[in-house]
Amino acid sequence: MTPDKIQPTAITGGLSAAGLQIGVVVSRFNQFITERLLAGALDALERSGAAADQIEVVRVPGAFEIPVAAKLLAESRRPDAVICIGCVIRGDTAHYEYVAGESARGIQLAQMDTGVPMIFCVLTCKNLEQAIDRAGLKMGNKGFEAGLTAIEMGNLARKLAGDSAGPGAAAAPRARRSGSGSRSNSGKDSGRGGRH
Ligand code: INI
Repeated sequence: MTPDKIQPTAITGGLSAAGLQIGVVVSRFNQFITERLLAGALDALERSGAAADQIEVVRVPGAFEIPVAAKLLAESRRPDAVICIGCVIRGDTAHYEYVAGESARGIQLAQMDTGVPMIFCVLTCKNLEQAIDRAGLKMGNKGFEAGLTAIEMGNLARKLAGDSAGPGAAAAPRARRSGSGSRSNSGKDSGRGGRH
């Protein structure tokens, strides 16, 4: 007689954007590509039920600047997830290696420091054609994938922190959530005034 198989509890994040707050950091360098990735991400968020007031977009000069902006956004606004969008294309020098490597490393550090899931949507390509293929052509739109991943991870983070905890709950220590970065006042504090 074979023993019954155990049924472990599965904890997963759903794909509904209901109630989530999503931050997006997008770089202007290679804007032709990054704007298409941004459009893909927004499309995914909208199709998942997100409204404009659930999304904040922050723009930075290049991929190198994404990590600090993502970290500051996560700390001040306590979103459920941050989508990091950039495009690094190999040039003649080693500059590419530093920009791409530090962008990836910094984004990982930012999510580990803040506890806010950071979605890595920084293309690292040999040439423009590779980038175009990933920004809506042959390889789909990596921004769309990033949008769905943000929703899944935002919901998962909330679940792991306790369902009733509210936006940014996974990241915010209880004491801090009543401070200036809190959403406990439904985003009516001065910190959420302007759109970007
Ligand atoms: N920034 C990018 O986002 N992509 C690139 O391909 C790139 N290259 O190749 O130079 C790039 N450089 C700029 C960098 O991100 C910073 O903005 C700059 O070094 C100022 O800190």
